[in-house]
Amino acid sequence: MTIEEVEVEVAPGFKARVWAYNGQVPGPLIHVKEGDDVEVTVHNLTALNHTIHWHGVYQTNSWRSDGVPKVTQQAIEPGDSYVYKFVADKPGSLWYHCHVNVAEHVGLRGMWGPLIVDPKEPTALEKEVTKDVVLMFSGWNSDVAMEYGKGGHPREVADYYSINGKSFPSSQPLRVKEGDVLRLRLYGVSSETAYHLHGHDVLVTHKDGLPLKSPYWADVVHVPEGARMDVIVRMNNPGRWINHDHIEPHTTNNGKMPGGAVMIVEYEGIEKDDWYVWKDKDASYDPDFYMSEMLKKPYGMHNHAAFKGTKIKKKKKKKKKKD
Ligand SMILES: [Cu+2]
Repeated sequence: MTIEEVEVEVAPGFKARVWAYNGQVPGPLIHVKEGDDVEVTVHNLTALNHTIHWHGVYQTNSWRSDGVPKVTQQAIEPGDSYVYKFVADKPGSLWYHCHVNVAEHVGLRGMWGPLIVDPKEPTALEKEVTKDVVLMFSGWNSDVAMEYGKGGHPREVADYYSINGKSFPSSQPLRVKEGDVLRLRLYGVSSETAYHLHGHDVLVTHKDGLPLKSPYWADVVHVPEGARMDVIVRMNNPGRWINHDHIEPHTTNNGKMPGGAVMIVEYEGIEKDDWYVWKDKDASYDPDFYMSEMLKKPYGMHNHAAFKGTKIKKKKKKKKKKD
């Protein structure tokens, strides 16, 4: 895996400079099975120090792979590499992120991605799932987005919010058919979320990868920062339904509605009215924006071209600060 300096377009007219795992935000999906040996060699191609913390992994007998600078390792310096080696000892919706200057690197610069560990013994509910869906919620600050080394301060106010790195309308529809059983993996990456899907209740089954003894029904699910909530939804109500963060400012782009952490579930067979906001989305439709297709592929690390950033054109030399 590399770490690269690239620019990503989060919303129409809003770009951010990021340090991106394999040049993309979210970082590549790492999908393994409980008990697998995992080895990731990380090459830092940026001008600052970074690490990877594997959030949720117990790191039994491998604490040096926990990715915390000056605690478990020295941060990976520009041009250097580090090998992380561990057993996938905890199943569920895990993730990974940088642990250097986290408020900026994770909070504002896209240094995060999903680590999904399939359990050896799935629950009865998990076996029913027909479509596995990853939704990673994050915030952005347009005031500092184009300048590395800025932002990440206490009480900083974000002004853009996104799902899988894109704010509405740059996010994508989630296309389903009646009878589908969805598993939504809700990740509170750098923004808490009050997840709400219209027209359906959801069954909360897992918290932070751990199966709940008593799954419970809800129509708003709070996902704190860093946490993961897995919910099961039975697609039994054909139509077109908005999914949004119910923390209202999170549905804006720099204070303007509509925007933010919003997407639309489209049932197969529902006609697209002329006035439908996404009636022309077919041309740019990405069936893997929520990682459902790559989760069906063999275990391993999966990049996605649509998440890739673009090279930064450097005009003048910027002052560099090491953490
Ligand atoms: Cu970093």
